[in-house]
Amino acid sequence: MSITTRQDFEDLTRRLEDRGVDLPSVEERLRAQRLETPSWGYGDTGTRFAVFPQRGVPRDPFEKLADAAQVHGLTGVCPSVAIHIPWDKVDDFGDLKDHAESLALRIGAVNPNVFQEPEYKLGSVCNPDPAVRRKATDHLLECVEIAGKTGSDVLSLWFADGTNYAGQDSFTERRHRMVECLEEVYAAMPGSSRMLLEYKPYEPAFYHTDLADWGAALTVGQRLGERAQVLVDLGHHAKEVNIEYVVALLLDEGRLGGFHFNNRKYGDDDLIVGSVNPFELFLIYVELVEAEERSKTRIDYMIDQTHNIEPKVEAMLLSVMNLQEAYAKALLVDRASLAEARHSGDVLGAHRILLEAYATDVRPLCASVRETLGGAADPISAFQQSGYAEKAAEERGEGAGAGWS
Ligand code: RM4
Ligand code: MN
Ligand code: MN
Repeated sequence: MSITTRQDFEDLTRRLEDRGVDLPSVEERLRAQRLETPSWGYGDTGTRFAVFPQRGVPRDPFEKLADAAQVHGLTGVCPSVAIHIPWDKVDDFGDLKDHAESLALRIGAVNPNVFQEPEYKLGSVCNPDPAVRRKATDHLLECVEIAGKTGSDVLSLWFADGTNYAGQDSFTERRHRMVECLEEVYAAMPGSSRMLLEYKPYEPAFYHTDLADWGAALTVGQRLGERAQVLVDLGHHAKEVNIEYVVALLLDEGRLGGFHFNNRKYGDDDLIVGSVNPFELFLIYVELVEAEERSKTRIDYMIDQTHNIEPKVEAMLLSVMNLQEAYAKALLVDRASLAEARHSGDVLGAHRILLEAYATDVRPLCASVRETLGGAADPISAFQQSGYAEKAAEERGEGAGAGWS
């Protein structure tokens, strides 16, 4: 199945030019888009009920990078890979960095893991026991060092901390404990590095979470300093939360540090980006495009996705393509007419300007951008035809889990 032809591209170009779109600048911005893929998205993961193993998944962090290099090679926009420690622990992080570079990749965000050890039953940096907080803080400091060794300048923090029952612990004391631990970590980070704070309303804690929403993450970040910023994971909101509004607000505060893109229908489902609600993804990009034009704040666009039943590299490719399309559509919004409609109170006019951009079939444009970056017009077909998956299955056999089981 070919998703687009040269003729489709020429037709689209003509239509966009008729609409007054500055195509070269749209193409330039699409070429500059960067998306980070997660090492844990390439290994076997599952739900709390089961992990269904797939043949050929990576056996170690080096092989995860090899798979990530496929995604970058076919799309041209995914040169960095987030790592999760200890899932991606290796004897020599210099070797991992060199291996990444040999594949035209680099190590992106370093994600500590303070949620899987028995000591963390009552929390990590919020735990009532100072010895456990010490252990958690030491692990975060170890990750700062790993970032140094791998050339990463992002420490991306997600805490499973929270309580299951009312009265279990004091909200305020837990918050103070977190701030105290994070102050130590923040002070240990080089001035060029950023700390991202990821919030989540529930799970694994079911009564309260210590960083439950953007406000909790933002205010803790404000206590720490300006390099502590908020990370928005699209699966980490209560239902009906207007995520594009949260994005606009954090952008305006200069505190939107990064994204974990995925999609969900119910909870933190970690499904393929854009698979459930592509319109929401487009609206988020509408805010991002506007902010890009206003300021140059750095935002790390990362995918946080795990695959239970779908082929992993192909799922990652589809997410990347959906992100390219969402960005492309947002770049097509007629900003001047939108501003005019907004100022004159033309409610439906403004809304229809967004719909017009959203309804544009940008697939030929994205395909052509990928080709100019050395990637493939149709990355999924190209990957399927390359024989990479079959070769990996032969060499790697059953592979290994990404930390879930
Ligand atoms: C969490 C959160 C984190 C991710 C872990 C595995 O729900 O999204 O970003 O590192 O899952
Ligand atoms: Mn996440
Ligand atoms: Mn999550």
